Amino acid sequence: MAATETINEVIEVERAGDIALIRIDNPPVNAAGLKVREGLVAAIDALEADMEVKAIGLYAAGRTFVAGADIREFGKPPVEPWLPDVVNRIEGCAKPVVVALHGTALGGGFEVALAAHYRVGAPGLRVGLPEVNLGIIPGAGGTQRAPRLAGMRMALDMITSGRHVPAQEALEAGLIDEIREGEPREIALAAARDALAGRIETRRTGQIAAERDEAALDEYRERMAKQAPLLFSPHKCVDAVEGATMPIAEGMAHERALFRECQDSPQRAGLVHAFFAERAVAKFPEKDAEPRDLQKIGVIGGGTMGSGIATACLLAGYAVTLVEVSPDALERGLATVTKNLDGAVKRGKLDAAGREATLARLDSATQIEALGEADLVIEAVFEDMGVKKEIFAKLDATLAPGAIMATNTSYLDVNEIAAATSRPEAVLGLHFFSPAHVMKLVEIVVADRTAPEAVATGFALAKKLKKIGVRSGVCDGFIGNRIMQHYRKAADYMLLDGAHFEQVDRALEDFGFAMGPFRVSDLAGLDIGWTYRKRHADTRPEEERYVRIADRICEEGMFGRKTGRGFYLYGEGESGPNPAAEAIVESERAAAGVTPRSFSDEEVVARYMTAMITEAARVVEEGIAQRPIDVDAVLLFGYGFPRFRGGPLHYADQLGLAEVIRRIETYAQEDAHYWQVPGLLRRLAAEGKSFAELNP
Ligand code: T1G
Repeated sequence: MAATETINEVIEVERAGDIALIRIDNPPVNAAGLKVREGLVAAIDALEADMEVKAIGLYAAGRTFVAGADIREFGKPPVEPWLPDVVNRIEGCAKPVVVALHGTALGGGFEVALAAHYRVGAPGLRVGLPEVNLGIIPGAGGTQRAPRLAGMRMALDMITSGRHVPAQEALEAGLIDEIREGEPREIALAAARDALAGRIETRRTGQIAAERDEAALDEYRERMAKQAPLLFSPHKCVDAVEGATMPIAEGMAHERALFRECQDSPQRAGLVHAFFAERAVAKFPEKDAEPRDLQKIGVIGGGTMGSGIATACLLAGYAVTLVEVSPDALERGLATVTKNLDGAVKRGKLDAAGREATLARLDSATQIEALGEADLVIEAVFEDMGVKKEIFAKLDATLAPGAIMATNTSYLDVNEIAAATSRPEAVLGLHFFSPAHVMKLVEIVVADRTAPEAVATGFALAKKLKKIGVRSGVCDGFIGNRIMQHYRKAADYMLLDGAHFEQVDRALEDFGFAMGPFRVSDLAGLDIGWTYRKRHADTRPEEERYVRIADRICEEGMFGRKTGRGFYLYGEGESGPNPAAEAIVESERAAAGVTPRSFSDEEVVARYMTAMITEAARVVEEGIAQRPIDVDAVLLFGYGFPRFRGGPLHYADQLGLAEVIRRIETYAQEDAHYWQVPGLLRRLAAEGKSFAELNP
């Protein structure tokens, strides 16, 4: 008769004759926190001592096997038993231990599995050692046991990429022993019976000898040097795997030492912060409201933005109607969508049949009235308040009650747009980033009267599009562009004062940004910033130092990449600085009476980051962003901020807020208008607090 015994809150043991089953039940993802570790050791100890038990099956409840160590415990003093000891206890068990894996067996979860004596995967299983994404290496034997089972090359591939390996591939590589249909409990029970009956062969991974693969080690060292020169842990992954030829105990000691180095690295803290940022943004005040069920989406505007949004919606399975004013413009918009889909086919994201099926869901019109059945409409025409108001008034007259109206404006006042309708509660901003079918971020802009259901629908849409939605209040530029406008000026000031734009770009790229600010401007089109600055010329404070360099480059018809010339030259072969832009810089310095001085790379980064932190703090202070972590998410997922640095406000915490204030006050001696300490920053510093404490 089966009897169940509770070991602790998360571990249960069930006896079925001479088989015992250990069940892990620690929702949502069965992370191997302290209770799981304690419970596993206690269960193995008890079952090993129990004369009636001949074989042990291990499995997990819920949607997945163990998804890793508990990331929330990182950075806190580790409490015994540590996972490496737990894993060794399982491998050392005198009785056969088989494990049934379902969902994802990741990190510490897969390390537990590697230590069991036989591994059965349910169909759909994915295994992986994704620690590198968190700035660490597998720390519970993964770097030692994976190569023993699958060879160094496969282990290096998995561990340096962190990728999830599908069941079939894991089987072929020897990482699991078998794939079986069934529920995890049934699989564990049947496999334990098989082990007992000698129908399957169990073995201890730690006793297998790994062969040194010199070629693979060299290749991955080289690859990591090229792919991840700024990162710490990918290189340690290779060093760790190299130790797998040693006896398991020595190999694990080698792994442990490298793991500790990674744990102490600020990159680990930054990457873990980014992991939580990606998830924290989904906790917004309106999250309990019922999102509207979306079937049909209208997109107004067939330019780069509108076509990209339409592509993203089509790829997520929606029926999309694209609206443009003229047949010609519509034709161009549809051609862009088709080109985007062809790109998806080329990247292997879509097959030919999928492309046809996707295009079949695309409809088009030259009249807004064609959108009568749309559940949601996203307006993405050029930035003109008059035009937008006209469109929203028409939408108001066209759409069914309950339909949602979104604007993709980057800067304009969503309250004013909403006021052009009789139902402001149905209006919000959905600010996508270009190219919209690729970029991860969507700012969900909540206006004064936006209904919770509309907000929830915006988030649900972002999720369906596999994007990261971040809630923003209304202000000029919302979270991201507002902060960008500010730190972009810091780069312009340095340029005017003597730094070369190429140096500024390189210094920031060396810091980890995907692209320096001047290269970004060239890519986006210098005319975009120019238009913005012209629109704001009247409201610019008189005390503000104004840098005319980019305007003058535009006046020469040089708009960046799209015209072949901007700050840099584009064309055949290498692109270098544009001598015409350099000449403009010099003449503007002369006109402003500036004696150019030199900047160290450190100073470039310090000024740029301090400016970013300053405006980010204001955005939090004013409630435009709910929490510092939302700002971090915006910069990480929309502005190429280096993931390993966690975001500007996480970085501010790492610098120390007193240091940030010291810098602002130093710079303020030359430009007191631009460099001002935000009240929130001063308050936090005075109370000895950090931005992290504002992230509940
Ligand atoms: N620890 C703590 N919480 C975790 C967690 C973990 N390992 N994984 C997920 N969560 C939380 C997550 O924050 C969210 O919480 C909820 O679970 C659902 O997650 C010694 C040191 C498993 C593929 O890196 O990749 O093992 O927001 O929204 O989309 O070598 O979670 O609801 O409050 O992501 O279905 C290695 C990380 C750890 C795996 C599921 N493991 N997790 O995706 O749900 S390091 C990982 C994932 C380690 C050892 C080392 C995904 C998932 P909340 P979710 P999902």
